[in-house]
Amino acid sequence: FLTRPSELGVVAVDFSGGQCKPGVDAAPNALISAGLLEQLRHDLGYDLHGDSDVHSYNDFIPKGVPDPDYRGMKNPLSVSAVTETLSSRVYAQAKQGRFVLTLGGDHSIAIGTISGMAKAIRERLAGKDIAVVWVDAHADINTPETSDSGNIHGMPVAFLTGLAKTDRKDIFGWLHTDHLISVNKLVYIGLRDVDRGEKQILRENGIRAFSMHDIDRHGIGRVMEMALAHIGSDTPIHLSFDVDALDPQWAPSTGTPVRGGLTLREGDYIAECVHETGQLIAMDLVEVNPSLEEKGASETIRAGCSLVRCALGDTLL
Ligand code: HAR
Ligand code: MN
Ligand code: MN
Ligand code: MN
Repeated sequence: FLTRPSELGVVAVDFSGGQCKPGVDAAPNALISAGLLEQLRHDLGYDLHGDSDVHSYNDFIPKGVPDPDYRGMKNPLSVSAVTETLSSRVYAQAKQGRFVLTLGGDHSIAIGTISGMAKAIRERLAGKDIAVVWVDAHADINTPETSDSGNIHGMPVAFLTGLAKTDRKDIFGWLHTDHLISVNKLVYIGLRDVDRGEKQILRENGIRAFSMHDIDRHGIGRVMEMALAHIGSDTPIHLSFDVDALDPQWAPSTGTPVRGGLTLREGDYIAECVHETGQLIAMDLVEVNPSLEEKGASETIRAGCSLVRCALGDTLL
């Protein structure tokens, strides 16, 4: 599905407006300073394009206008404007046949990355849908109405599947059908903190989800077989990896840590398996917040770098 498999479009999104804790906007710089891009270039042989340092996505937040809550959503104009710009940048990289690696930022940015990939692949491959593997402690599928927090990083999947919509052009009204994904091509892995309303949405839409319970029961090997079988071998895959899928033991520096998560090896294994399919076209790494848990920051950054390397084809032998 990639016409230039060794070419990487890097998108660094220093944005934190999808939730309330400052610091997650510093993650792209922290990951790059830790040597991530150099490792991809030098050890894995990628040809890098896009943002070699961090472009300020905060420049796209509308200035001098208030950004009041809308249907309970916090910072709706800002998140919409940033993700709209991001969507077109990801689209531009993907149109050139490159793998797109996005370093977040909070998980609201997936509204931009996945919509941009969905549109580019539809245009490049005669209307083909993409699949999404969403690795997370959370389902991030609240609608504005089911969300208790109003934080948009808990809602991206609802907007991307069309389950949530607004009639405001400036609040995600820029999302068109060619930006959207099907609930049938979405697979969750690692869930353990899902809101009541989200459970109902998952059930009503028959969305395939592997919780930590499923991983305990079957093991990560069998879960990956089932997850990838659900997607099928003819569909390009976008991997959206929230670092809080990992247990806080390995990734403490994140805004909403939840105990009982994946080991670092299980996380890496997920990334390795998705890489091995040859279907992977894009990855997001989100929710690394180096300003939380001072001592855990470097460990969390190291875990993030490892997940990205695995998804891009690093092997143990
Ligand atoms: N479900 C909660 C909400 O909607 C918590 C969302 C979570 N945080 C994340 N996203 N890090 O995965 O507010
Ligand atoms: Mn090139
Ligand atoms: Mn998330
Ligand atoms: Mn999460």
